[in-house]
Amino acid sequence: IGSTVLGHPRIGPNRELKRALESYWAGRSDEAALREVARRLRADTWRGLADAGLDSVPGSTFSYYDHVLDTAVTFGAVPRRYAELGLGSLDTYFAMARGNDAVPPLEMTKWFDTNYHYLVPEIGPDTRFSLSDRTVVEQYREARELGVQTRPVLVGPLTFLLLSKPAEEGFDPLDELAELTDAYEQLLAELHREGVRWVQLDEPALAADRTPRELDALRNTYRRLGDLAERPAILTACYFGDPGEALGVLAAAPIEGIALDLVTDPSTQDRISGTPGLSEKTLVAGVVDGRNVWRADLDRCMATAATLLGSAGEVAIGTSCSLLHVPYDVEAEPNLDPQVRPWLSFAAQKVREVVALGRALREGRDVVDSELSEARIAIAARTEAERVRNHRVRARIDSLRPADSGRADYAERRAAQQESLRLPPLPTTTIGSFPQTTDVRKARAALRAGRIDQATYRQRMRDEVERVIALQEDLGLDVLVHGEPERNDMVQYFAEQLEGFAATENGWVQSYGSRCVRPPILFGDVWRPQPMTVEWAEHAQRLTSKPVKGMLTGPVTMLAWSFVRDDQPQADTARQVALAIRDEVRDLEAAGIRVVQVDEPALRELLPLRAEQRQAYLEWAVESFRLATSGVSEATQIHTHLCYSEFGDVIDAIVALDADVTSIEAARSRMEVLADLNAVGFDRGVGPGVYDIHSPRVPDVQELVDLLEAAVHAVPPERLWVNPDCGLKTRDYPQIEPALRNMTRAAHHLRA
Ligand code: THG
Ligand code: ZN
Repeated sequence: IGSTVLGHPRIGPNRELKRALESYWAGRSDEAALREVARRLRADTWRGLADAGLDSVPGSTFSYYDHVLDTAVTFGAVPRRYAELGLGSLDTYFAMARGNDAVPPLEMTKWFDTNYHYLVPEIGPDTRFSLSDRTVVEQYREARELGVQTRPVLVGPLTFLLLSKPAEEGFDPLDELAELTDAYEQLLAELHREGVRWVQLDEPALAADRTPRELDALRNTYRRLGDLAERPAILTACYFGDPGEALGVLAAAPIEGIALDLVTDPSTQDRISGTPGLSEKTLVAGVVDGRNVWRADLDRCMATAATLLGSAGEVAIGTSCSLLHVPYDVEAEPNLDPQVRPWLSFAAQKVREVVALGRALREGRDVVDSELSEARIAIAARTEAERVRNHRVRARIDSLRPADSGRADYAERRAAQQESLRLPPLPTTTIGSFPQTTDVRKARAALRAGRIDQATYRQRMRDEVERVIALQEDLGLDVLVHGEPERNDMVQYFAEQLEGFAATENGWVQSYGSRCVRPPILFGDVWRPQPMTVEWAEHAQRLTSKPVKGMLTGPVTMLAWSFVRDDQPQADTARQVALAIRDEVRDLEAAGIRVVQVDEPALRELLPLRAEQRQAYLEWAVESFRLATSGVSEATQIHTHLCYSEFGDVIDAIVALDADVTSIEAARSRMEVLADLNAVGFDRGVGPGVYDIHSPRVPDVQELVDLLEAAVHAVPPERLWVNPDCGLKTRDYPQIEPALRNMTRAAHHLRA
């Protein structure tokens, strides 16, 4: 294998796929046009990787929407409700991905602990696995015609079933593994006939805790696939963490290669020498971080690869995981902070790093001397930079005492807040952002294009705040928000104003389907040069006698949705971000803001894949939130907001946040989360979202009254808040006005 990457971005260097998809979905272009864009993107990627000098080029670098969905379609796991639509193959695929008038889409959820989201396959008694779609074979031929010998990549059978959900209760997808393996065998045989040399089966599920039964399933499946007489060599890729016991299982299986993530968890490297069976295999040493943006320390990568030489048949160089999770090219960032720029490596740069390391390993370090010394200089500059290690920030962290992360007793706070806020029972509020109107978007575009100046832009936003406040007064809401017209993405908004973060212009990373984010790059010690939101909150508060809620993003979410530094523990980084937010919370209080909401929608997202690492994460996550919110008097009411997720694992942490009021996106989980909170003794204010923002239907008053009555049974009325779910920003006023009006009416009715 020599040198390779496990996968590649596919949205297009200028998001060509996003545009082509959205144009096709809107009916502005036809299938042929979409297929042509896709074909060109594949060709450019394969040629680019081959020309860069990779010895083995991954084949399945493209997907119209999601690679898990692709695997489901390949093996015929198309639920009947989509097959019955009678659509062509591409439109059936998009019906599964996005739904249509007749059917809802498949469920979507996070791909392990990344910010990518995949579609959850549904497996039930009706599912008949078979090789149903030959795109993998066709794309191999397509690449070969371009002169590139590729290595087809599929989600491996075990991970595929572990990520699937049962189509009906009591059904276990894993019971279908033998049948699914038949279909993989069929595909391997066909790929062999085509002349495929290597195939890659991704098994990232091995980075999480696995039961003995699951490890047995792994053993059986790879024994079967390995024993197949006529097949390509099999490379099983383990990434996103240490495969644990699964490494021994794979090492004993009759397969030719294993790719390991040597970045995420240091214990993986130690595990290798003690694992029998590896000495006959190709080991792809994933030494270049596939999911973060830092330039690789090539000397260190070489040292790591060198330690493996005695343990494996062949040591190849690779990325820790697919490059799907990083942007395309640092060269596409002309305005990036010039000091930070040489420290970075996006997909194009990572490919070059892998190629250089592969050559160094095979031909000796001298042949890539200039690459090695260039990396050395950049790494040294990053290590020594004052912006990376700021002594004032560090001194402040060192001087923190435990009392800085705690507030007065809740009973005391509650009394002081009641006195200050004088809210009615069942107070009504919203989660923070109001619809971003065309006018707001146009003003932001005009500012960016230089057609209006800062002062004009700010005045437009101030006018918008005035409208939003007037609307909330009219609707009869109790705790108002300024509506956040001045913010694009909340994480980006704060990152732009904090020292220690850099922003990209073109650093798009696929989040799901055609949707992308541009995560900021957290490169150095974080501090806040000046207030970030105070002026907006103050402006809003001057317009009303009702309390206006200040709106901030919490430290965990800032980290979760950024590229974070790899040179210190996340806990340390989180503490610095927490101090910056703490300063902002205090400034808001000083400006007369009596309620401050610090959102942590991503609290559940960073939860480690392995249970044994979770406690340590939850401790720093909670501590950083408390540090951010404990700098104010007991009369200041701290709110937080959490988005929908499997709360079970983090329920104790939610209690430990010690927020006065917690709003939770709940329309999807009904009122279950209230019962869960009660079970662990949660005794603070809580606002379960009373209607689903994303549904275009306006809930009527009676329906909301019924819902709130149910909630009052789970939570005493003096603790219950009334709010919609998050996401008003993505709707428009004709939808949200009547819905919010009905919500306040329902609250008034129940109050009476
Ligand atoms: N902000 C950031 N990261 C996130 C989210 C966020 N990660 C997780 C989750 N939310 C991902 N959800 C989405 C939802 C919508 C979009 C992207 C991710 C989206 N993106 C626009 C697009 O691709 O057209 C681009 C938005 C822009 O211009 O910035 O719609 O909320 N940081
Ligand atoms: Zn939310």
